[in-house]
Amino acid sequence: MGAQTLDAALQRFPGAKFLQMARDIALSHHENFDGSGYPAGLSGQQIPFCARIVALADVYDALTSRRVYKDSMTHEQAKDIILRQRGRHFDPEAVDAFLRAEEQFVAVRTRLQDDPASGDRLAGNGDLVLDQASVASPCKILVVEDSPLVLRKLIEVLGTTGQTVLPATNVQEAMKLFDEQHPGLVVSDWEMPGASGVDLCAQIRRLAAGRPVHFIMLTIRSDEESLLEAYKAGIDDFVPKPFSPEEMLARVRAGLRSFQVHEELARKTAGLQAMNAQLAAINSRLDRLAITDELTGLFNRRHAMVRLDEQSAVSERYGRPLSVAMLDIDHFKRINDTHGHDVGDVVLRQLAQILREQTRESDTICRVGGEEFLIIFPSETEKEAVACTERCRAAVERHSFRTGNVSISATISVGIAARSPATLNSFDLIRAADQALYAAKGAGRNRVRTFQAVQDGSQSMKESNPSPLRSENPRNPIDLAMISDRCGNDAQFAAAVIERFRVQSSDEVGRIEQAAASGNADALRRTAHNLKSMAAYVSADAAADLCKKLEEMGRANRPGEAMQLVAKLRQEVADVNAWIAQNANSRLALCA
Ligand code: GH3
Ligand code: MG
Repeated sequence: MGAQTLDAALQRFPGAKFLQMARDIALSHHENFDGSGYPAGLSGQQIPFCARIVALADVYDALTSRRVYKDSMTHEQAKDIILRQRGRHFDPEAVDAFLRAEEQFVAVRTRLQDDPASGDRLAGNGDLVLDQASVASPCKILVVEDSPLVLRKLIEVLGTTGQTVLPATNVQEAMKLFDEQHPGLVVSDWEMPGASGVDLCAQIRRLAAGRPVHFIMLTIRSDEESLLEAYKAGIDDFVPKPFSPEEMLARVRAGLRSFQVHEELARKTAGLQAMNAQLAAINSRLDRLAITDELTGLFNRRHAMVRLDEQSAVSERYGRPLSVAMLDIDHFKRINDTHGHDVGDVVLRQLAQILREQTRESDTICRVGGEEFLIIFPSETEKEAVACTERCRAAVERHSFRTGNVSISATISVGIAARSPATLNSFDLIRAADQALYAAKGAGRNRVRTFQAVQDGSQSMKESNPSPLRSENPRNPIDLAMISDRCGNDAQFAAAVIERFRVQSSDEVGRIEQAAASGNADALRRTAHNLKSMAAYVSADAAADLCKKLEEMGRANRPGEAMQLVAKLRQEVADVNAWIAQNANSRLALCA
């Protein structure tokens, strides 16, 4: 079960080496070096190294600890067994290492040693020795007898077990003591004035509700009918009256043994239940972690896509509206550059809080990129989504992002798209919102734009200016006509997009290179994604393609393979920038 749980955890966090090792240990520490172990019968080096080490440590612990069925061994006895199993049960190397670390083993054993005063120790004949020291949990004995003489004798005999004996002379007294003192064993006379021993047993069984209580009845009766009646009431054993002290003690010892076994079982069950509860808690924590963005506590990109697919299906089935907003902090790079990355992180966290406050419970807010957020508005129209994000935008503008002595202002730009026949799947919907976001940036930032408005604007532009500028040479690394088209024929926006690429692209390549060189897969994915969007806008398709591949390498946790592509990307970006510089005039024409 442990290995399965850890496997499930590993699927969520494939890179977590610690979980991998824990899984190997849970799965393989019962394998034997000579192949005679379980569950897979692995041998030698086939058994994970960590499991070979734990196999030895586990056995050492088991041998030197007390168990309900056995006494603890001394270090020398355990060592002797381990040495004899060298190369059979245990890896010879692990045994040699054990010998080298012997002193530490002894030290740990001494520190964690079971309290000898409470150990179950086996007597030479295999019986539990029932003096006080040998009983793991104390077990009080309730004695119920109306004859003072017999009662005194019983107290004397039962007292030799070392357990506390609680005397009672009738059922009423007995029940009171049972309720207050919780004895684990009862020795009771059958015939008593008032209620009988059988009545007492029935009452005790009701009150104990499953708690282990061993009930011994003293009786002069031996007819089958009476005994059956007593068994039905829950009596465990009978001792004939007058009793012999030896027989009484033998029966009581058996009863105490049964009490101990029950106690041990109850302890183990409680331990298992606690472990199950812990595992359930760990599982639900892992579930939460797998869908949470660590920095802001919002949902992450993966969950965003799942949620959006679900909501698209609901929207389609019930004909309900569905809107999304892509939201991006304006000039966030400047904040990072001026105040440092840590302050940038604070801004991201505070922004997340503002978004939580300004949206509804039913809306899903996700951080989908560095400073990019997606809000999914189920059952909301474009107009409602605009109203909500306008509220967010104004709240951000009003907010003073404070940390330490620093106080920063920031704004956001928002692009909204509503599900329509043209944007049926989640990908289209996000792309539409993305386009609206870029239009908001192009129109001066700190504003909300809808995809619908972008489309309407582009239509009227096309009508008033039917022949967009064409690039003269199809081999040019970027295509002005295409850029113009992508920017909704918004010349100013197109020029801004080109300028942004010219100024920032080389730095972005540098960041990608740094992420690849340091083996940071997540940073590689994010930085490649950033440049991919910029390149796609300026129709630098070769560069965008390379970024896409790099982004995939980051996602697949293979940053080591990226360096060669980064060199190509650097060249592509240099070509595009050279072309942009040479064709400044065409760019001006585009802006005109
Ligand atoms: P624009 O208004 O066009 O969006 O400009 P910008 O500066 O916000 O956009 P750009 O894409 O140039 O810069 C985004 C920056 O976000 C670059 C990157 O270093 C930063 N960033 C990405 N992820 C994180 C993060 O987790 N923490 C911090 N502090 N910064 C991040
Ligand atoms: Mg930004």
